[in-house]
Amino acid sequence: MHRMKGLLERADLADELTRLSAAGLTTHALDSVRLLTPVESQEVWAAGVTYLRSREARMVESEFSASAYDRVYDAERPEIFFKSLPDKVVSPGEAVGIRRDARWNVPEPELALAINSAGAVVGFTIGNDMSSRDIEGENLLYLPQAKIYASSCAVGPWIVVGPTEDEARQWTIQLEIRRGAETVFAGDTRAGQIKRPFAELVHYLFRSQTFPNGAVLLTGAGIVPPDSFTLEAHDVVRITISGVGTLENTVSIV
Ligand code: DO4
Ligand code: MG
Repeated sequence: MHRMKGLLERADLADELTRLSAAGLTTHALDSVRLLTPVESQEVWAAGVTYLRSREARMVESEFSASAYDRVYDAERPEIFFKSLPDKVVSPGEAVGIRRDARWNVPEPELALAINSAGAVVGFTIGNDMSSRDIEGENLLYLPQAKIYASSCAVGPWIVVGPTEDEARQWTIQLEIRRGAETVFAGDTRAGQIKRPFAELVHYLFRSQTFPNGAVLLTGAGIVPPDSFTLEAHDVVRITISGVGTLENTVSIV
């Protein structure tokens, strides 16, 4: 059953959702249900080095790859990479993974675009592009291993329909990492710091590529914990985007 695909394709989606919410359907309190990721049959892709902060962090992490990150920030073609098959996306409340063969693991809190098969941005959600920075930093050719492994991508808690890009760019993105009772990292940025227009990122995603079920595109990370920080099993990662909500996941070793 692919209900999201049908919804993403509707030209009148916002009106349809308003109509449905006024139609007297059964409702459930949010805290009485377990939310699944809003990704059903959509591949998840991700843009990289879209914030100055990301460019800086990658250049520090790897002398070997520094010039590649430096160049791609200003290049006409953005960095875009495959992130997750739909079936592998982690839902809110489930555990995201850190690789057992990596020493330096971080979450990447990212505004995510929900896109239909025609390449129109239909809504916004939150993505966590979990990454192993030591593997990525050792050699750029290891990027797929640093980025694409079991439970490396969480998306949710839902898709917000209606806001324009200008409105979304006003939103703040916050990352909080808790270890037991302690907050071990907190940081924030604004979606307005994303260097490229969303349409440009989507344009490159759809170049010589088709997405019959639509796609989700993570727009890059603008919050990077200090280089001394690495995630541990049982940490809790909370990503809040002001216009969307909060995506919370625990961390486990995979
Ligand atoms: O090439 C490195 C990955 C960049 C990335 O995922 C980001 O900037 O968010
Ligand atoms: Mg990223």
